[in-house]
Amino acid sequence: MATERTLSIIKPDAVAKNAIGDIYSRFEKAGLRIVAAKMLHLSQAQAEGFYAEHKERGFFADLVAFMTSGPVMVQVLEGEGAVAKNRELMGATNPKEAEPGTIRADFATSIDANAVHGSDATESAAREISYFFEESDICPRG
Ligand code: RTP
Ligand code: MG
Repeated sequence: MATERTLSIIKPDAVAKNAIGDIYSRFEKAGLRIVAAKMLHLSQAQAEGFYAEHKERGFFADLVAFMTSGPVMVQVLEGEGAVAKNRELMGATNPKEAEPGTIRADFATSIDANAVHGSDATESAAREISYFFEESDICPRG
């Protein structure tokens, strides 16, 4: 499988729970390398732009309100099959459906406060990475 990059966000609920280190440890134990990272408090415009694909959905306003409610930790993960591997570590969007031992099963409290974001395909990963990072911000370690 090819080396890929994916965009991960530790959402405001998990940052507030002081769970950044625990979640980073799960990425690293699964063989994903953190090759760029920054903490941000997203503006309304940044959150709306990031989730633009969902702007017609009924949950969009709640999603943007939640994502701007506190700081987030944004990182680029690199590794073999990074997109799918990160989604596997995250678990299902709704924590009630997330497999035991996944990040969302362990840290999410609702479908809104669901702890993490991860790109869902290599194409969206490229777009999402460039939304937050310049290529020169990324330190490949492959
Ligand atoms: P994410 O983009 O945050 O990684 O989550 P995802 O791919 O698992 O889910 P997605 O369909 O992209 O939805 C983005 C976020 O919107 C919220 N959502 N709420 N109330 C609902 O039916 C609903 N559906 C989605 C979730 O917080 C989800 O993470
Ligand atoms: Mg998504």
